[in-house]
Amino acid sequence: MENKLKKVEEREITIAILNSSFKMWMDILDVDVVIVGGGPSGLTASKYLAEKGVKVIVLERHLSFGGGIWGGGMGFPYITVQEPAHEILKDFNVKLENVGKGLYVANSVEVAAKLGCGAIDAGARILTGIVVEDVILKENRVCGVVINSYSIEKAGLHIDPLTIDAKYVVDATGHEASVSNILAMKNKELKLEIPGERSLWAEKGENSLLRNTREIFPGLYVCGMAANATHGGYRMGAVFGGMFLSGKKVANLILEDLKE
Ligand code: 48F
Repeated sequence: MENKLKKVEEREITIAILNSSFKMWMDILDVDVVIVGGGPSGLTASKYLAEKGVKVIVLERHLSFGGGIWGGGMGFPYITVQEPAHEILKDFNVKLENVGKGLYVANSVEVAAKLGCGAIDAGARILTGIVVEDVILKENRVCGVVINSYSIEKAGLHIDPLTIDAKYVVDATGHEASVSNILAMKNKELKLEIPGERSLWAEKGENSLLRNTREIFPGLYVCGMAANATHGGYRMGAVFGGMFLSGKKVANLILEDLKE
């Protein structure tokens, strides 16, 4: 291989980036599923949807996906996952250590990286630096999201947003349940009560997650910690089995809906 890099003009770099971005944006203005939040539950859901041929995008406001995984427990870089949810991590090729009684440990940095890779390889597209600030609400149904650049929001600039149409929106925004809260707050006549999460009780929190993973309003599903936050469920700390199962469940529910 020749050691000398090809000559490139600045203008060519700009054109290449703008062309690819424009092509991508034009293709995602209308999708089957928008997942808001690139944490463990959202990334898991996106993989299982994408591998079935569903057109799915994940919108994450930060520049990196992974949400609350990276730092493990209080910065110690490991997370725990219980049977049978460890099978989901195997689908993402994550290495697991069995520490007994059905509990497994995984390196949090590896989990975050491999969830992202698994989702992308399955065909999901992850857009980072994009914040969902509202939903499109028509005839009593959520049918898309209202988006802005997170840096614009952070700078407090008064710049109008853009939109993406979707058959289904998934609130995977974690403890904040930000999409559900926005819907409830802005549309009082819907009488959506979002109680927020309760204090920590790992077992109860984990067990209620699957029950709370559901369509809470036509077109709007909740999964992950947002599912517990929308139902007053307990938080659970650095145990993630429920997050992965919840992501898989929401994917299966939407796959069923899309068949109809
Ligand atoms: O918080 P997060 O990791 O959600 P999760 O999938 O997992 C929860 C666990 O990480 C942990 C836990 C385990 O016991 O409780 O906390 O439920 O990821 C949510 C992601 O959503 C992004 C946020 O930056 C984070 O990466 N997010 C939140 N609101 C918005 C958003 C928004 N309005 N637009 C775009 N992204």
